[in-house]
Amino acid sequence: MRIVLTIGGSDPTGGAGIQMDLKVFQVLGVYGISIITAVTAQNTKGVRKIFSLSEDLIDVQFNTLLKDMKPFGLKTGMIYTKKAIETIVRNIKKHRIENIVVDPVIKSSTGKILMKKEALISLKEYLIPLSKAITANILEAEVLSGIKIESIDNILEAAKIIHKMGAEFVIIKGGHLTDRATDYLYDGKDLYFEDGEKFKGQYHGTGCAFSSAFLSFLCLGYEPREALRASKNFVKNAIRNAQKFGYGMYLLKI
Ligand code: PXL
Repeated sequence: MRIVLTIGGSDPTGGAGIQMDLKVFQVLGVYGISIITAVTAQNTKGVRKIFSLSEDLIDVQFNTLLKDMKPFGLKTGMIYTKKAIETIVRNIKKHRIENIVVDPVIKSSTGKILMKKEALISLKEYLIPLSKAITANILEAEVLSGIKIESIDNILEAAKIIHKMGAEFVIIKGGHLTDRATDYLYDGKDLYFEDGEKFKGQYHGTGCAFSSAFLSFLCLGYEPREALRASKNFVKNAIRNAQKFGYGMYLLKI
């Protein structure tokens, strides 16, 4: 069984972050391990507080875990500070980890900023160049590229800019652009699209579930376009079976 690593924040609702990622890995047949960058206090209505872990604490998690277990691939999710990004980048290089999927988590579905401005610069400069794929929603693609996205032409423009930063494959999830959930994949040459149904309602953790599924499928040997299709299908089913466990957003059923 292939080992995959998730690096991100804890979400106590289990609907996003590390907890969601591990559930996805479990059902898709890869073995999940995790490194925590931040602890959040939140419920289905919103994020109350963020506690970022120190550089040392992230570093010792890496060195202890990776001395023992070697992941076939990894994904990054919420990384709040510049120091945390730099520590992660240093360790990815040191431990020579490949098959990296970057989910550039900037804002929670409930509206809280999950990445400091200074961290964004390091993400662009140091982490994205190491990635096999980046999975950005419209807002994230806009912030990363500096382009306002209002059309498919803008998606291609933004994808080209992000590709130039060093991501081999750029996925832009178009769900927030139209009334369809169409996702785009740019490989440096062509822009492919994968259409999907958009569901009414507010669902927490769809981005985390998607990027974890995409990493899992890549590590299971799928080509990026197949992995995109399979991940979309996976998230669609999880949304179909979502439940309102709390008073706020719906949580996906994995
Ligand atoms: O969905 C993005 C996300 C990622 N990671 C953590 C989160 C959230 C959203 O709330 O809490 C820890």
